[in-house]
Amino acid sequence: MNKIKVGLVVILLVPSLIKAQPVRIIFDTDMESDVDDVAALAMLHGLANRGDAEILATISSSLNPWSAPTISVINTYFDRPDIPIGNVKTKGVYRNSKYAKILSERYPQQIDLGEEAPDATEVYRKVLSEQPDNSVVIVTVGYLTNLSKLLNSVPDEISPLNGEELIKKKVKHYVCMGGRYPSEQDPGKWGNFKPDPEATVHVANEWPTRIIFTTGGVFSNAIPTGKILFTDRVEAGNPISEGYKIFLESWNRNWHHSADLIAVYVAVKGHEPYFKEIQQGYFHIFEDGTHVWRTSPDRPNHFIVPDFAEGVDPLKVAEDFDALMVK
Ligand SMILES: [Ca+2]
Repeated sequence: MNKIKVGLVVILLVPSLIKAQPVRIIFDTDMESDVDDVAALAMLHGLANRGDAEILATISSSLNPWSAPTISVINTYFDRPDIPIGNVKTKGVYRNSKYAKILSERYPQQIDLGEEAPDATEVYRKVLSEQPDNSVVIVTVGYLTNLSKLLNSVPDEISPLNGEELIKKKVKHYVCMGGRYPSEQDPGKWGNFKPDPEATVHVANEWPTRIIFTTGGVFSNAIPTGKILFTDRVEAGNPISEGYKIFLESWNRNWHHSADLIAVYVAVKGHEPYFKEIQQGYFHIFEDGTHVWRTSPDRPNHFIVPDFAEGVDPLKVAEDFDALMVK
């Protein structure tokens, strides 16, 4: 082969040989009140198993003492017991959980109780400071308390940068599961924004990178996930399956909405091919946590994922999500 031909072969082969680097993810959850957090973290492990994600840290935004241990149960089940876990300290939201105490006590985990876990702000600062610049994707599927505290954090022995500088330097973008769309007529009261509205307003207004908001409601209800957890595809002693069975028992059904799963998917894979993204506008958050997407003024760092891309079958998305949450 002459040099030109060799060059051509190399050019043609190289793209197929380059595997995209796994996306570096920090996952921040209110692992207590709803159960989709359980499947969302399982799905994140599924994406890590496929080489699409690297899980840098898993963090609880809840003062419920069994939230962080339940995170640890899931990390341990997926053979990643050493992923750093942080927990919100002092001022934070506490909500009850149907499943967290049971899973924490029944399955192997490394935390015991949430108060034993390190401070979330310290975990964020340490993990971010160790990463390459502009490389980390943060995804919150719970309250924004930890990110508000991170923004307010001051230089310390971990990093000479304050919180805002550290985020600017290390975070590529932030995916936030919260709120509903459209909400212009009836400002959305639901979701992760209401329990700590002060933190939500602070983060939405001051966050220095791109924020991609993903939404719940009709959109996430259209993706019925978890059915696989009720079948014999699941081995005995699967905590994800048990969490779903405990939570859904009183609902008398074998599926749940996919709000937090959509956020994880978008964080790792982007909105394509399944979802639509709107770039024009901004998410206006009121003091009480209600919110509307306004088309003007345009805030260049606010994006929203409100619906499916054209022609997408939500049941196909559900199948894909389900396959990711089992080993
Ligand atoms: Ca959640």
